[in-house]
Amino acid sequence: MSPESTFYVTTPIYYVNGRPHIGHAYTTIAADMAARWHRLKGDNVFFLTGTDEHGQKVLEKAVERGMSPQEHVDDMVQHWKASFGKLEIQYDRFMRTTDADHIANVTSVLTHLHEKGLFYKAEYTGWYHVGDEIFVTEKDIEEGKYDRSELSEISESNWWFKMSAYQQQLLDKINSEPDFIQPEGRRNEVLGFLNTKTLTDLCISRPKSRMSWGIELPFDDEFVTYVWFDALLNYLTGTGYTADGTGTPPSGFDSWTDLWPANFQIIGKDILTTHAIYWMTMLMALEVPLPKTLFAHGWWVSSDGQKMGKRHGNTIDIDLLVQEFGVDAVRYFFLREIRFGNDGAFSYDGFMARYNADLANDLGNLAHRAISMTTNWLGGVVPEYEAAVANEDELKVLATQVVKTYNESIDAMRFDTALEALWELVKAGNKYIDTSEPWKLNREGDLAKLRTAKRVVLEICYLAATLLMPVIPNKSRELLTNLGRNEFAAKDYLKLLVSGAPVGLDALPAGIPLTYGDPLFPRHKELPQAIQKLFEAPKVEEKAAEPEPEVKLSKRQRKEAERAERKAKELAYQQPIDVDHFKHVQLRAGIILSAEAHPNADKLLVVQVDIGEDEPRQIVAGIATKFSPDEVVGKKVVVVSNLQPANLRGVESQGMILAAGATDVVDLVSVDAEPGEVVR
Ligand code: ME8
Repeated sequence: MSPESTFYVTTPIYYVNGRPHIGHAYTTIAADMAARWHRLKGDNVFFLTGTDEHGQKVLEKAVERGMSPQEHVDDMVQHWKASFGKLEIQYDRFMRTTDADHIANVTSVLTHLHEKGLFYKAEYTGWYHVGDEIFVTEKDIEEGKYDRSELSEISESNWWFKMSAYQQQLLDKINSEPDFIQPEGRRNEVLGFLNTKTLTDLCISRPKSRMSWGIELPFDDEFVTYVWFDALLNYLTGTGYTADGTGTPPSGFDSWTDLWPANFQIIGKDILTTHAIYWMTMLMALEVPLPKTLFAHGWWVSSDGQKMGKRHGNTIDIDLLVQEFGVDAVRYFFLREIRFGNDGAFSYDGFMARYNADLANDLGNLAHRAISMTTNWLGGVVPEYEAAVANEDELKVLATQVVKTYNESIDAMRFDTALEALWELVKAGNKYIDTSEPWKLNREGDLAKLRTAKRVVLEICYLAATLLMPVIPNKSRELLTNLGRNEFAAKDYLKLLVSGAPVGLDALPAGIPLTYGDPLFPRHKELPQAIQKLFEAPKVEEKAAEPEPEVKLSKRQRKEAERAERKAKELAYQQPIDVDHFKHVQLRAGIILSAEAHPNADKLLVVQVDIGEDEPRQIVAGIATKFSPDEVVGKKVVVVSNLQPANLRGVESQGMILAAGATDVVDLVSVDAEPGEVVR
């Protein structure tokens, strides 16, 4: 297989200490777009994404959920795969760092580098940040990168990788290859770092006595591998690489060298250092070529400029977004709204504006007008070109230019530029309908001109549907079907388009029947305020300090009190009641519209629930040990709706949400019914 025809693209592998949010969706949609585009062009594509399942963060989440780490990651990965399914992500491999071949690869690399003398054991005393899983220097603290209150002081023996030996080699590589790290701002950032700081060695182990959830070091069984050293190697595991040469390449490839070096490794700018420095020096140590391009994109931020993410709990639920607007609109918005590389603010208004202007008005209208007029006036088949009407030749020149820009921009990961160019043609198509005045031609019976006028816009629709296959796969298929074409025909057309030949706007066979279907993107009506709020990231506020407990209990006393409370609750559940008691309890179906942490209690969430009334109910629920606020938004629940309002630690609660679990919450009770429906 010729290496020129392969296209290998990767995303980061994501931590399974939470569910996917729009940030993760963004990177993965961009990689999927690139992968689909190259598949359509006939390249042999391999698209790798997946989950990062080892390390302290994941272990802590498992403990919090009362599960073993393996049970926790097996459970979480289902949510990730389901979300990627909803986003139409067509990956070739979903890598899990708990997969056997990955573990074998990491083990082989560790053995190899150890034998090469690139690891040594040394004592370290200093600061450690659990959230980021890294050691922090005094300098990092002075520079304000970390707050001392977030750090733990540790002293321990560990294994180190001689990363410092590769500083000059890495500098030379980045200096000599301008496209190696993109975009330019990120390249300059890495160069600035390497030019002004001395690279230290990298700690690659964690003592099992402190953290045992990881891959054991093959040469010292008291340690597991540092989660980043393990995770970064996934990009090689996916190719079938192992340091001892025993790995198996994915099907369709003869050797790992068919795939490596990767064409594009896409990451967010938050993990630039780990990739541009740790990963590249690891590859240098292995004497494996570096990827062709590392592309670090920007962040989706909230209206107050904070990075959306798990740390601030200010994310938007991706499933909800897809449910309200459809996957195609979500994919289009992400790829069109901001330049790949820049930051962008996510807002409901921004999303609605983009949807209605670009999708409903421009593209939706063009398709609707093209097909409906041809159906009404020309028998619903693709007409022949006949007499010239207006600026058809200009449109062909524009289409040729647009295809060129589109192709080049996607190859360079400039998705916004590609779509902006295509929309120039879509808008020109709408304008052409206005200037060619087909309604007048129809009235006057000038069929020769009418046929040309309709053919031109149908061709623009065909070209748009073809180029949009990797962006809006479902709607593009729908439009192709309405135009009497299928994806195989469109794929051939796409190959012709990107070959650089002038675009003649004459690809549809005359005479094929059209289908006058539903509008592609119906104008989106304003959503109710309560739902709109779900698309606005909550502002990040400083968490109020936990109040001191009123009575200080010893650890033993507290344990005993908890045991007694559990016992009392269990007994209460065993007492029979007569049916009239139960009839007094009003239960209603509801949906959680928003949720936030309780300002004064870490076990409580304050949620707004729609139970079919004019205003949502505010309910304080003791479910925070099991769910984070963003995990419950959108959940269907059952609410006890006739409870007296109560004040719980300073916040009014107007009801109760039913949950399973006598003391610790196991799950919420859910019914598939409209908000307000009586549950009995
Ligand atoms: O860092 N805007 O995993 P992670 C845009 N496991 N993209 C965002 C984003 C935002 N607000 N928030 C997250 C890890 N992302 C490691 C990676 S790789 C060997 C190991 C995206 O779950 C972006 O791609 O924290 C970012 O780099 C990634 O999610 C971080 O995901």
